[in-house]
Amino acid sequence: MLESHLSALEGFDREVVQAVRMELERERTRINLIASENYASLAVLEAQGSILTNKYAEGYPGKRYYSGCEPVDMAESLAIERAKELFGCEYANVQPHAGAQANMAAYLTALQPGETVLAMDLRCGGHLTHGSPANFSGQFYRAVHYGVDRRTEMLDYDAIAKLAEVERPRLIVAGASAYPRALDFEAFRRIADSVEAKLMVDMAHFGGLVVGGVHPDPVPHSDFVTGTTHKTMRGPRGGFVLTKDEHGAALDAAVFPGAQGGPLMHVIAAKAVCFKEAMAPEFKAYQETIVANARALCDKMASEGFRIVSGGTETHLFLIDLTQQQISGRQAQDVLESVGITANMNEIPYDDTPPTVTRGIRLGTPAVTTRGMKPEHMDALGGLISRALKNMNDDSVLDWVRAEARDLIGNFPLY
Ligand code: DSN
Repeated sequence: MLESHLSALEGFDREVVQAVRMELERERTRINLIASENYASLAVLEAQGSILTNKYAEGYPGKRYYSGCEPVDMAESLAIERAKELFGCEYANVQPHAGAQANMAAYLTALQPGETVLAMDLRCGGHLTHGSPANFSGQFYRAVHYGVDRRTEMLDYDAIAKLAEVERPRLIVAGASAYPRALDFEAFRRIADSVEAKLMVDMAHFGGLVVGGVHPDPVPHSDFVTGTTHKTMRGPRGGFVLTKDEHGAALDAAVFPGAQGGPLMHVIAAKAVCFKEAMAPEFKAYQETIVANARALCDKMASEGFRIVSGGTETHLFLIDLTQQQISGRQAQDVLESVGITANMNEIPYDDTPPTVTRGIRLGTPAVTTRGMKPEHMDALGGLISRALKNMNDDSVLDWVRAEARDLIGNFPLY
């Protein structure tokens, strides 16, 4: 909650109050281009900070293991019904604590341990939970990966089909956390059908774009769709899974007791608020502006001489390859942070550097769009990023960029 709502905490734990105050100041004064972050509304924050945090409610509405669950049943039923209406799906589970748990639940429903999952390579834009050896998904299942075409840096659906034919996966995963292009779910469905696999789409990043009609809709083509509520959806930290009625009971059992214990009822109530916000007409306009902003910022960076991975973007994010500039992603992240612009280093396709160094940065526009930025502001923003990256050792230029960045974001108040 904001500083004005911290009176009880203020009297008890000033150190934690200080951390909250510092974060509020940081969020207000810095330009956030982390593609997976956003600013939740006060309504979402109030629901998430509510006394629903006190209730244990293992099970599902009407089928709990503890008594006294009528109020939280109401909140969870609202979240489920709104998710179904919003995404046009038959069945929704809103209990996963985050996207990773949503993916775990879908795997538990669709796969037996040791079976094969075919998903996007982390180094080409996939996610840890898409079969990385460092993650449960790569340890409990046999994970094989498709990448992007080395020349176009885009998915090659014929190559994925051939790989599926050889590997015969039981589950194919579509979706990414650092891929700037729209996904072709009809093609993924055809590939899955050709090898009798199930199809899971991880729309953690682009779920909001789907609601806004600016990204293809995975629901009609998928057996499972996993998502998060805190990225483009602009709600509380959390995950959800959508599926067909035929998989509903198995999915519920996979979430609880399969992967989780008591659900976070305060977060589930905030998910209900998030889904209600996403039904408003303004949400569609917001998603359209996110994508328009990403295109405008991407075009500006290209015009400044930066190489854009795959040559552009169709989503809320894009990747810059910094090889020509002879700086690493980490150096770029650090210099941008020093001037008040927050972004993350990111591997580019077939990156040969460690993930703590990288050759690229990922820039996303959901958060700045929430603050009210429009495509006409992207020229100034891109100019500041470019000046900082091209003058990393010139303190006077960096001082100037820092002051300009603070002025720019000052025009878009937060909270
Ligand atoms: N950490 C998220 C991202 O930044 O894409 C994915 O889980």
